[in-house]
Amino acid sequence: MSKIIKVKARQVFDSRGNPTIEAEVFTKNNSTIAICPSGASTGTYEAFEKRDKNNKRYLGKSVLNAVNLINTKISKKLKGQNVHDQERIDTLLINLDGTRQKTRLGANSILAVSMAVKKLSARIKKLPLFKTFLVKNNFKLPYPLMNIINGGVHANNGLRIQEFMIRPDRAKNFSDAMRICYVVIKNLSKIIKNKGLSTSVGDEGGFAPMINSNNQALDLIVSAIRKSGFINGRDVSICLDVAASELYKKGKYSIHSKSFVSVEKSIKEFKKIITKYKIKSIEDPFAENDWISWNKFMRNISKVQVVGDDLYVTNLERLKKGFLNVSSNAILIKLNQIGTVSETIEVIKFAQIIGFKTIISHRSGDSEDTFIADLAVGTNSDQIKTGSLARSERVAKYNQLLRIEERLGKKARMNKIY
Ligand code: 2PG
Ligand code: MG
Repeated sequence: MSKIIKVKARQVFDSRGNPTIEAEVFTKNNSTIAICPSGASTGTYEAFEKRDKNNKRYLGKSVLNAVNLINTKISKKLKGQNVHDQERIDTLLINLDGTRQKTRLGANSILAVSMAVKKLSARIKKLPLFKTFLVKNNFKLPYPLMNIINGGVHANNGLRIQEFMIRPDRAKNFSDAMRICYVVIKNLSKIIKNKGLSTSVGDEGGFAPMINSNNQALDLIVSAIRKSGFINGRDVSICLDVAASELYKKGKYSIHSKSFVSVEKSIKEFKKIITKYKIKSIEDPFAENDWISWNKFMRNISKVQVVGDDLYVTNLERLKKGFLNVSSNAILIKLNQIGTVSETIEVIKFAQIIGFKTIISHRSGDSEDTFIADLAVGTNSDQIKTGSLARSERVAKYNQLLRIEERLGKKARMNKIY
């Protein structure tokens, strides 16, 4: 047993330059930090992110009250607890908050502490973090869902779809996966430059050229894949995050153009681009409450990974509903959507039991913390979505996965795509 002696938090900054929480947990001889990420296209059902709305000095974005709650209430509650008893600690935090969406303490305070406890426990046991989750051996590396063009609320270019990603489906191992993505990205950069467009990047490190049609973005990606010597839909496949809750109004969607059209028309358009561009994965094709359309979509398509993000918000109850409703066949996992490590693991476990693919994800506002890289391997999650090969907070996760792969040596395996 190693007793927690105190928890200390501070306000630091995330990759968008917004304030966020860093928590530090202490035992007698050790301490570890963890940083909470923050989303932009957040789902309504996500756990609550506590910010000082009335503090004008930080334009209402500071987290000083949340930091104070960690330094007082949370620290007091966890003092004397066994750092290795993650579930008990997470339950204490959940109960101390006592609300459904963690509105009292804020999921950002709770999660920063929960992750720091997990990391500290691993450090004291002298185990790499990835060995302390669900899997004990036969670890598998996730396929990267690498974001290469940013749109939606992550860029200001007018692209309707939020994330255009590539997945190196035939990569032999993780470093090979990275090499393939690297080559495609560098070729995409050249293609964009040759068109006289900007190669500046968006919040998740993908290019954010001033184009405004989805098809134009998709054409650029297809050219980059081809120029790299790969076959689209075989070696490398295109994957999307539509983030459709942002493109929804009164039963209609403006996904494929600026005008709002019916669900039937949207599905038709989706089917067109799936065939034309050999798209293999689509996240949030419909809004977070539109269960009927999700099911319609599932009945209309085949061999496409349909991923629920805002739909499930890493929440077990919503995942169960989606399973019964046949809403999707995969789930995006974000720790701060639910707020504790234990609840996140519970959702991953359930998703795997029902045969859903699990995809561990960053947030658009992220940090140098690489917790999710270890989480992906430690739960044998199929894929990881953590931005492009640009912006250190994104690259840090990929680098951590390269270290893990090296550490596993010959035993390292890739997960299966199908
Ligand atoms: C998403 C995420 C991460 P955000 O929608 O999947 O890419 O974006 O963190 O802004 O919710
Ligand atoms: Mg999403």
